[in-house]
Amino acid sequence: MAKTLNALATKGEHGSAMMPIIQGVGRAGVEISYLLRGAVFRDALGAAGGENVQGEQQQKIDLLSDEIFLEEMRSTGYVCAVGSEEQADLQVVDEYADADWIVLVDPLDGSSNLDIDGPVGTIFSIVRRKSRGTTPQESDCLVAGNEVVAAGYVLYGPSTMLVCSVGEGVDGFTWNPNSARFELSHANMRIPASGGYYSVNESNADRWLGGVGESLQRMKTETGLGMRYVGSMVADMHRTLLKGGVFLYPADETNRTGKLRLLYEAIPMAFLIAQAGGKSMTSADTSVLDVQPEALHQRVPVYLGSSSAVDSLLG
Ligand code: AHM
Ligand code: MG
Repeated sequence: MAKTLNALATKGEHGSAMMPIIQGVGRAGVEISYLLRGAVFRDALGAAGGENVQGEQQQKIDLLSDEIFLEEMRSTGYVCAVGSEEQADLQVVDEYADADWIVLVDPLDGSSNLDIDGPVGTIFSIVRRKSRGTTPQESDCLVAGNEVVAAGYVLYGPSTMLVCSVGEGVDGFTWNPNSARFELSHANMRIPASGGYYSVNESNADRWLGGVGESLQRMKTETGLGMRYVGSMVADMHRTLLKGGVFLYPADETNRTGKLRLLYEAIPMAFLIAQAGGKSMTSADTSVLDVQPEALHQRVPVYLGSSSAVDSLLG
């Protein structure tokens, strides 16, 4: 009998408390995967006409995915609020405003890839709210990565996968349409210590700040790594986790503090990479997991991957 998401219930300090929420993430993932498959027929692709809080064009499907995710979190009964890349403010779940858990989410990361039927993903993390009993505030979810309780992503590729950690290793589950379950397909994922690929938008190299261009050249010579870049963080991180190497998005002249969001993208991926035995840095001497968040939509540079490749890059 295949193991399902329930296998996480016996893991980590809070595995069983996380189960209803992770099951909710799984339901949202399945709904979003169906939405993606039918999107072209439902006129759900293309711009929604608005911008998110970061001034980026929102696609209709970003907003639909955001709604689906929020509703699934509401239905768990254990989530007091959801912070989303698509929403300027924290979304309070009024019926359960005294619940313990806050979920942070990028509901549909890499959605610019949908024009070419490329892979996209949902990225999430779960934190315990800082205050108790009152209506949760933004300050409740400004929790550093080393206090995250669970994190993961759903990858919408040729198959739909949910990769997750509750603080005791990383496990990958693949949606089996025949059994209508996520089944454990990649138990105890470990990032290879060496080999793999480097993954970066190298067209920005001339604009990178802090000498990253020279560091990358040195790392390429030292490690001999080849390059792969989808431009969809979940796909790029999934490859990095399975094959090794390093994914980076440095600060540049346009994105002076980096492009990727600390709470919705950097921390969840850093948590997974650390749990898989890799390294998750925001600079040569600071782990992403040690950055104290100051705002919901804060951005940071990221260098995530095999220790050897990250050390070679930042050393
Ligand atoms: P999004 O949240 O607006 O989709 O942006 C995040 C995406 C990531 O998936 C990806 O790693 C990055 O943007 C790619 O950026 P670029 O196109 O600048 O290389
Ligand atoms: Mg994103």
